[in-house]
Amino acid sequence: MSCQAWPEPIVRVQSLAESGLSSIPSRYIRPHSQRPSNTTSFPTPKPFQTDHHHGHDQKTSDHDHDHDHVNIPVIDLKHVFSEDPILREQVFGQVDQACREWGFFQVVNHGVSHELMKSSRELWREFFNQPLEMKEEYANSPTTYEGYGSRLGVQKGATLDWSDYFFLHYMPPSLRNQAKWPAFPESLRKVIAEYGEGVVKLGGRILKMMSINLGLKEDFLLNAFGGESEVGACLRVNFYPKCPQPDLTFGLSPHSDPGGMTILLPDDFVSGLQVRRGDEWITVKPVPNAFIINIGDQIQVLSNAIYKSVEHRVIVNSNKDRVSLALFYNPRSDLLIQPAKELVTEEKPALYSPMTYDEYRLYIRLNGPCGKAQVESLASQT
Ligand SMILES: O=C(O)CCC(=O)C(=O)O
Repeated sequence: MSCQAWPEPIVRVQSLAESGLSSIPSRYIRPHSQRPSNTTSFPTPKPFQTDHHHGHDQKTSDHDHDHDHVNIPVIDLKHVFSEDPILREQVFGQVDQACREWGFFQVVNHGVSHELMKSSRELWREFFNQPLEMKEEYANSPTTYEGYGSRLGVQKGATLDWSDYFFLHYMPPSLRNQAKWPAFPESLRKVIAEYGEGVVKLGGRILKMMSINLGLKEDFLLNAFGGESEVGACLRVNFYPKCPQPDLTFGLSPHSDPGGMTILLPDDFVSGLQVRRGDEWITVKPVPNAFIINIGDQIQVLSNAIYKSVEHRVIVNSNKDRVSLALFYNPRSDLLIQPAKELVTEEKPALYSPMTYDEYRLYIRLNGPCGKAQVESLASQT
């Protein structure tokens, strides 16, 4: 399998959706057992359900009931740098618990301007709403993924996801090339740069909290990723068009993120992200102006599985398209990543052998999203 070119002509999902088709092409149809409604034991909830209590006379299954009331933890970061050690420790404790028990959480009072979040999302939506020819100037290839894309993985005949995306690099500086960022709408490049700066800074703060919570030096994880000037950071902006048959396909198939940590700005109007919790899939209810943080496979490896990456997926709907901005905070790609020796003991030997991120991500680049297959297969080899 070669990573030089896409194995089939690329079809833009947005163009398909806008062509007004009433059934989706077979390339996007998942086998029966893998469809959204067949992998959950409860119906897909409506977006933005509030956490109200059901009356006793309402007939809901236990799963419905549980599901209505479950959301990933929401953590207020206001007191991270408080003078008051009790308030500070409370926040650190909440982050640690969310990392151990969920692998996913939302943060508010995170220090990134709400205006900037809003304008980034709106400008990216405008980008996707430009005529196709303008976007095609940025068409990407599987060698670097940079630019406008419509599939992950290069397996010929693979079932595809119902989404398009734009992928670009912020860090390290050697990979940052603004000429490859969209030149329209006019202010987008400037806003992309500001957004990256703010969110990368937030990522550094969270990485520091995770290091301290794991009992490591505060800059342990950042240094393991290559230090402030060499850490990797890239952005994938996902566009999920309306879908006439949302029960047959995914906007993004189940996967864990191969990198270090992801900082996601979800759509402000449309939900769609689902997180695995045991045998169930929890639909995340985004809190206004929050970011969603999740642990990637590299932190699972570095923490010797004290923190675990968690499978997630995106469902689509027939009424509204959806935009999300995923910033991936990753190790420099040629560094060896392995469990921190401070976290390896006789009772808990190293679960993973050293591997560079370059070697690691080749798997998803060839095969596309594959649940947690890769990190689990690594652990079972040792
Ligand atoms: O769109 C979303 O909510 C999640 C996106 C995601 O999981 C990804 O880009 O890896």
